[in-house]
Amino acid sequence: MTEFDLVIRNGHVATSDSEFDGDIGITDGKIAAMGEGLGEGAGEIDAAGRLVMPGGVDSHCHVEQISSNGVWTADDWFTATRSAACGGTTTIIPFACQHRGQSLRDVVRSYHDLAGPKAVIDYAFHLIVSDPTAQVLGQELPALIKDGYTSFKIYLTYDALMLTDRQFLDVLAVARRDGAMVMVHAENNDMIAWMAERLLQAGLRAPKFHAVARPMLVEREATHRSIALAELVDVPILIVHVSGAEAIEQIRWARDRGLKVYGETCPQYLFLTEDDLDRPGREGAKHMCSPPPRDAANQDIVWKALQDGVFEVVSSDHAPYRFDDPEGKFKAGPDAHFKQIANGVPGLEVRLPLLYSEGVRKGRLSLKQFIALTATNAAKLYGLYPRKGDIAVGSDADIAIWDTERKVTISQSLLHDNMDYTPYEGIDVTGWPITTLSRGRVVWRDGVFDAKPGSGVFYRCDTPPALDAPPRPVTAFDPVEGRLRP
Ligand code: DUC
Ligand code: ZN
Ligand code: ZN
Repeated sequence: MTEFDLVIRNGHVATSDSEFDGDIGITDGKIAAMGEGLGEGAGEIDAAGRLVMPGGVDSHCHVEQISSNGVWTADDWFTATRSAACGGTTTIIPFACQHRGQSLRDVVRSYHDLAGPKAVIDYAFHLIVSDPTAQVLGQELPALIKDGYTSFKIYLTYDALMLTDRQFLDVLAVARRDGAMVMVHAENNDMIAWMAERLLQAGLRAPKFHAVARPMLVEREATHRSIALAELVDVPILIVHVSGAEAIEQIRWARDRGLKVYGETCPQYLFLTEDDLDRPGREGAKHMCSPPPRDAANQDIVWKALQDGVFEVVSSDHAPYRFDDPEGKFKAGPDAHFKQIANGVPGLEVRLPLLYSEGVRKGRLSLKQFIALTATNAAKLYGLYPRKGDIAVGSDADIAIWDTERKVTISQSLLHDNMDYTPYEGIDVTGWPITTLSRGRVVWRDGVFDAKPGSGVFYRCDTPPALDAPPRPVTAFDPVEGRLRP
């Protein structure tokens, strides 16, 4: 008679708050016991000499989503989740994206129809709110929050998606009243449009001008404005894909004021620079994303902010558009200018190895920081903890087993997404997840992926704990309650 369904034996186990040498017992997809010398499992994995960590939670990625320019991401729910699993990630939180005129409820339904039959690891959804009508604010959002969609992203740029400041305030008010986390794409739309118009008039069309049209102060301004709007409403926010010093300064400043302002950064701001957008021919397009990668000095500042705790999460912002494909980056034509090229880079599978190698192995981050930034904090921020994001008794057995000495030169040929390039091609890393378990199922082992489409399941998110913070009102009148404060 065996005691567990599966035992991971003799690994070096790292959880969110401790490390030990020993075993993990798994039953019914959950962690049933942890310690030394556990009883037998019906299955056993020998993890001697391996590092056993929580599977990653990638809380910012775009899957089977159509961009505002009408381009579909290259990955569907099967290839995206396969790629995530092969890179040690066991939960993703992509977006159900509302385009103007759409009911959010219908949008959510249609994303479930895409995800359900294909996902191979577990997932939740953020909502993208681009059309906050009275119906959306008054009925759909409150009902969806109750149903487990407790975070939404809003854009301050892109004509087709962006909200005015007033609409943003309306969304923040719903978030405070009903309990949701608002994620902000913080770039000033008019500054970008004004610069882009002049660049194009001057005949400057190449990918590198994408970065010229969106200098750091564009992000700084919108970050500061977002913080001020959230302060007025008295609700937490999270600034996504922070690219460098000036936005970091704003987040630091807000935190020093005691505001609940969280930050996310991504591998593109740690490993790419604006020079990558200036590669020969059209190659620069492979590195285009928004905000754009900055310079080496900004990269150092992003690393420093990771060490200092300014950032809560490192997400991939996987936004995959193929390079050599008429439906990809150049859907607008081979001569498309920088405003017409689809915007985004892939990164689901390499997020963890890149950060482990350059962060933990090079002594910039502790293992504890790595686990927090790549798994635990995201699960906590978005209401999935302790089901996801940690190795603990009672948590889902979402686990990545790493060969920390494995040397890999990143190449698209090794990856499992549906892309035809990776912007990280040729980067050498040490350390790679060799086995991934999703709720106790081995989905990736020794170079073999094995999971059935549809075996991943949807998770409803709880109210983000940050919403429980004590009030910090800045006006005598409470704009959410609609009355003077006592
Ligand atoms: N914002 C994202 O979050 N992802 C891709 C492109 C963008 O502008
Ligand atoms: Zn964005
Ligand atoms: Zn994104």
